[in-house]
Order: sequence, then C-alpha cells, then structure tokens
Amino acid sequence: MPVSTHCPYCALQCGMTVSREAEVEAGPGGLCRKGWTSAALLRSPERLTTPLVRDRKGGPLREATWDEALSRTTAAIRRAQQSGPDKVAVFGGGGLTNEKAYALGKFARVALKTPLIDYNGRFCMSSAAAAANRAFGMDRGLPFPLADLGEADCVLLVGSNPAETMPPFLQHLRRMQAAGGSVVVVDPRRTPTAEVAQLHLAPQPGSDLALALGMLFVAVDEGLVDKDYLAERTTGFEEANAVAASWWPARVERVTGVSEPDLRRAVRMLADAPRAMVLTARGAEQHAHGVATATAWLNLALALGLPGTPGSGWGTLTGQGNGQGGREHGQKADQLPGYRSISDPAARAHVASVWGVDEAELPGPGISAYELLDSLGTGPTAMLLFASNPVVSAPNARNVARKLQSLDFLAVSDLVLSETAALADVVLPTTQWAEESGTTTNLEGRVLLRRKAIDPPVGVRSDLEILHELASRLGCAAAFPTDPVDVFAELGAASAGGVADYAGITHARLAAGEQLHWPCPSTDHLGTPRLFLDRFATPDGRARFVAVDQPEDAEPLTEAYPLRLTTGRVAMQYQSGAQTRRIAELPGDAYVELHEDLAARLGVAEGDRVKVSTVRGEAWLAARVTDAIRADTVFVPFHWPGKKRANSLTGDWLDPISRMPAFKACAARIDRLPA
Ligand SMILES: Nc1nc2c(c(=O)[nH]1)N[C@H]1C(S)=C(S)[C@@H](COP(=O)(O)OP(=O)(O)OC[C@H]3O[C@@H](n4cnc5c(=O)[nH]c(N)nc54)[C@H](O)[C@@H]3O)O[C@H]1N2
Ligand SMILES: Nc1nc2c(c(=O)[nH]1)N[C@H]1C(S)=C(S)[C@@H](COP(=O)(O)OP(=O)(O)OC[C@H]3O[C@@H](n4cnc5c(=O)[nH]c(N)nc54)[C@H](O)[C@@H]3O)O[C@H]1N2
Ligand SMILES: [Mo]
Repeated sequence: MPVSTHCPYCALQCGMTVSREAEVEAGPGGLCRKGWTSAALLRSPERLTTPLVRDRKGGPLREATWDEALSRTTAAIRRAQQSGPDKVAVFGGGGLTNEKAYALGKFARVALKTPLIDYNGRFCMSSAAAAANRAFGMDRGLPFPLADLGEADCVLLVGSNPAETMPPFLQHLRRMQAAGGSVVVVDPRRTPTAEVAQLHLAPQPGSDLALALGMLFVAVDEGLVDKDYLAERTTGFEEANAVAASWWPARVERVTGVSEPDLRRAVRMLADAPRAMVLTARGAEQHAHGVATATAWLNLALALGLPGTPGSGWGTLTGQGNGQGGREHGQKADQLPGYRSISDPAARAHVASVWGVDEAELPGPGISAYELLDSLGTGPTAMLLFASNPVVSAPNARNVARKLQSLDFLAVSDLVLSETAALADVVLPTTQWAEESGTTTNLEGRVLLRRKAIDPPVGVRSDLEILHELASRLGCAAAFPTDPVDVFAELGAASAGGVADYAGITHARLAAGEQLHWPCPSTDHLGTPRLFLDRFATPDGRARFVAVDQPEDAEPLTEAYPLRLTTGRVAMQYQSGAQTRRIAELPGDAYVELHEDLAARLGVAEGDRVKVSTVRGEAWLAARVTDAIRADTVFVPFHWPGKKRANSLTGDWLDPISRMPAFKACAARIDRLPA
C-alpha cells in the first residue's frame, strides 16, 4: 500500500503518496513538476550513504565510519569550547521537520550551551514575521485557511510569483476568478502569475513601500477607509496616515514607476471587494527595509478593514517546507519553543523545566544568520550545519564561503554533497522526507504528518539520531529522543502556554486525519483555523498601525552600476539547487533576464554570454531577452553555484529589525563576454 505523506519542497506541503518502490502519486490538490520528480533523489547515485571526513585542511574528503566521524566532531567541539561555549555555532534550516528544528535548538542550548544558533529562515520569513508580530501580536503566515482564498473577491499579491513558486496554489486563484473575483500582482516582472492577473503593477525593485503608502493615500483620498473598523479594532492610524499623506500619486509614480490611474484602480479593486486579501512574499520582504515594507502593506490592509474579518485578511506566503514550524520552536537566535522569547524569564523557566536543566544555564539570545556566518573564524571557530547550503544561498556569498573556510572545524549534515558540505571537515549523511516520519507546519499554520514510506539506504542516520549520539558523546545528561513521536510530545509540552501552542497536537491525532491549525492547547481542542476574528493577539486586542516611510536606496545606482538587480526563483529548481540540480527530469540553467531595449542598448542578443557584476563580485550568465521586465531592472535566479551564482552579486545590508538581507535590490552592470 502506498503511504500518504507530503512533498519535501515548499510550504504548500502538497499531499502525495509514496509506494515502497518510491513512486509518487499526487493527492487531491495536485503536484508541481518538482513534487512529481521528488522521489528521484531517494535512490540517486548522488545520495550520500557514508560519512566523509577530511584529514587536513585543503585535503580531500574520504569515507569514514560513523564512529570516526562523530568522534572527530565531538573532539573538535571540545577543542573549540576550551575558549568558551560561544566558540561553537549551529546553523539550521526551515526544511527541517518540527521535531528536528526543536531538537536542534535544544541541542545548541543544552548540549553545547551556546547562544549561537540561527537558520536560513532568517533569509526567508523574518521581515514578514517581525511585521506581523508587531501589528497582530502573533506571526502565523496565513491567519486563515488557504481555501478561503478561493472565496475571495480580490487578492493582491505583492512580490509573489506562485505560478512558479507554488503552482498548485493557483487553483485557489482560478476558483475565485471563475466566480468573478480579481487578482492584482505587484512585481517588477510580468511573471506567469502577473499574466493571469486582472491588473499588474510593475514598481522598481525596493520601492513597494512608497507604492503601499500611495495606495493608503488614495484610500483616504477616495473615502475608502473603514472608519468603524479603525475605531473598534486598531490603534495608530493617525501616525501611519500622516506619513502616507505626503505620498500623493504623482510622487509615487516618480519613485515607483506605477501610474496614477493604475494606482487608483488597484485601490478601488481591493476596497470594492466584499472579501479582499493582501498577501506579501519575498519580493516585498527581502530588502534592507523589509519589515517596514511588509508593515506598509499591512497598514493598507488594516485601513481597508481586512485583517480579522471573515473571508478577508493580510498574510505572507511562507516559503520552505517547514518555514512556519521552523520559525516557532527554537532554531532562531532569540527563541525558545512555542514561539517564546529566550529573554523572557517565565519562558526560560518553563522550557528549562521541560528540558530538566537549570534555567540559569540556558544561554541568552544569539545573533542573526548573516551576522553569524560573517563572524565565523574570528567569533566561533567550529560550526555544525543542518539543512542549508549558504555557499550558494547566503547574501554576499563570496564572503560567506571565505568565512566558512576560515573555521577550524565545520560539520554538515545533508543528503547530498552540497557546495557547503563540500567545504566541511565532517559530512554526516542523513535520511530524507520519505524515509522518516515527522511533522511540518504549512503556510496556513496547519500541522501535517509526513509518514515514513520507505526504508533509508544502509549507512545513513536521521538528524535526530545524529543529535542524540553527539549529545551523549558530549556527556550531556538531558535526553535527546530519536523517535519523532517522543520528540513531538516533548515539543508539545515545551510549547504549552506559548504563542504557537502545540500541546494538544499528537502524531496519533494527525494520523487519524484531524486538520489541526495551531494554537491547539489541549487534546480535546480542535485547533484554530482562523485567527483574530474577535481580537488580535496584542495586549489590548487591537491591531497596531506602525508609521513607516520609504528610505533611500541601500545601494544607489551609479554610472558604473546603473541597473537594478533583483533575484528569485524559477519553477523547475528549488533554492540552492542542491536537491533539484541533481534530478535529470528538472531542466534549466542559469540566466539573466533583461528587457529588449536594454539588450539592444548593450548590443546583447538572446543567448549571448554576459557578465553581470556588482561591486562585490560577478556572475557569468546567458542573456534572456524579454519585454516582461522593467527596462531598468535585471533578474537573476539564485539556484546555481560557482560562476553562475547570483549571490556573488547580492549585498549584505540587513534590515534593522529582522536582520533580513537585501536579496532583492542592488546596483549592477552587464557587460558582453567575448563569444
Ligand atoms: N520553484 C520553486 N518554488 C519555491 C522555491 C524555489 O526555490 N523554487 N522556494 C520556496 C521558498 S523557500 C520561498 S521563500 C518561496 C518564494 O516565493 P516567491 O516570493 O514567489 O519567489 P521569488 O522568486 O523569490 O520572488 C517573487 C517575485 O518577487 C519579484 N520581485 C523582486 N524584487 C521585487 C520588489 O522589490 N518588489 C516586488 N513587489 N517584487 C519583487 C520577483 O520578480 C519575483 O517574481 O518559494 C517557495 N517555492
Ligand atoms: N539571491 C537570493 N538568495 C536567496 C533568496 C533569494 O530570493 N535570492 N532566497 C532566500 C530564501 S527565501 C531561502 S529559504 C534560502 C534557502 O537557501 P538554503 O538554505 O541553501 O536552502 P536549500 O537549498 O533548500 O538547502 C537545504 C539543504 O539541506 C539539505 N536537506 C534537505 N532536507 C534535509 C534534512 O531533513 N536534513 C538535513 N540535514 N539536510 C536536509 C538539502 O539537500 C540542501 O543541501 O535562500 C535564500 N537565498
Ligand atoms: Mo524561503
């Protein structure tokens, strides 16, 4: 019998079945091509099945026993710790199941006693999460079930390209459009998503904040603001509106390139819809002012009375497979399980008691992902990394690769020899999705059970087994169970009473087919599909407007670097490409997308090899010439390493609040390469 489980890739977590022969069938929601081909990596010859070690820096990796690989790891940790616990760092990933993400956070704090843990979700969800926490008092990507989208009358997608990044998501848009609803897309490119929209606004990358302020201006100007809602359910409108008052449409057009008629039309479409939703994704959020930008869109949604109103709302489309659960249970630098703060004495006391440790021994907050990677070598001298490939995916990746190489010791747990694993001193081969059970929390905050469908290859171990073994070799007295059922039960207890309360969710309830959205505080609780219907999670129950303004560009354009470079994704590749580049059925190669007018000016034709550069580095790419992008903007997908690496170009300015890097806007130039 095929086993029901979920796709290993994005936060939609589509249902699928996997047979004992590793054949995939789609569930009722369908699958994209990545999902269909996901099983190819289970039996791929590129799969790691033996630990690898390196005998000297610069020498080759060679096969080793688990005992040798783990002994080297614990010896290196002990060596580094002689100079203090903060000489050892941990880096995690939003693809890890809840059980693994929880265990990793506990391992860092309890077995290593280090404050230095953060993860790739910092590059993904941190800006929207910070904005939602500030406005609503709680961050759950979608505060309503995904299916509500299909009932909406207008959906505004800001910096989101689900036609490529979540293809099955489009069925909800199709359903609402079939009933007369409309979709508005804000993207500097006319993406496949923009192609199906009723209205497409194409602002310059990094200028969404001004666009959102302009939309608020128009909403006020045209008397479309929901005054009763503002009075009953919000605070701070006046201050936020005072900023928007200076963003009249002509000024917005100058800064963003979006015309006044389009601006007004977008506002009316949203305001006239009985049920409307504003959804942001990485295009709006991955900026040095990502929190302020997400906040500006949230302010607009509040002004129109959307959040907490049945059928309407504001949300952010979470990215990674467990991007939601992965940001709740402690792999974030400032966090304890249940979305608790590691600086909160009551939270520390509760979690310490679940872990059976002295509260005083728990370290305080660490530093954010990029700051952590940037400090390697001078700060921590040893690092353990699970489920991320920052050599390809981190901003200013040349710097990050150099810093990783400056470590005395790096251990990487992965399924394949990723570009980051290839730099490690010890590589630990681990099980993948269909070979283990565990839970993920999808983009709507629903906890899903991934069931084990097939046995892992001989020689690999699960991340839970690796953490258990390392903790016991380090002499840690606290328990690190290896059965995901036990880990999830412990996670439930640790999260009890927290914002993301999982105490009532069990593997057994999920296996019985219950649909449980957190918070779910007790085993007789049915979960919370819709949040904020009566009150927001703020102390006074009201949503908070926060006044935000469009800042100067983090990297202004110059004569030498006159183009706005933005980066993102294509349908056939996933993230750093470590998994999907190894799957033959997923085609594609790196490219730079540029407008035909720009191409003509540069003398570049379709398919020509060009050099894209910024002050930080360069990438050699094939030109893709199109009319579907602004003429002042170029786009490079980030899935490829080496000479094709987009992140050789990106900068490392961080948002002041979320510490999100500015993946989506820097100053670049294009030069033709000799044929
Ligand atoms: N095929 C595929 N699917 C994926 C992934 C993948 O790697 N491949 N990754 C998953 C993950 S982790 C994530 S986070 C999601 C991301 O999903 P999305 O956010 O949809 O993906 P991106 O391509 O990063 O960015 C979306 C759009 O933002 C636009 N954009 C760029 N700069 C700006 C700007 O300044 N303003 C605005 N308004 N738009 C801008 C880009 O042109 C792009 O079309 O996808 C998930 N799904
Ligand atoms: N320029 C640019 N850069 C970006 C972005 C962008 O839009 N533009 N987007 C950013 C975003 S949103 C994200 S989410 C990051 C993602 O970037 P990465 O963190 O690099 O993401 P992945 O490529 O998914 O890396 C996951 C790695 O873990 C392995 N893996 C998968 N499952 C498991 C598991 O269960 N255990 C272990 N131990 N390993 C596992 C995979 O084989 C892979 O090598 O990239 C960011 N970087
Ligand atoms: Mo992401």
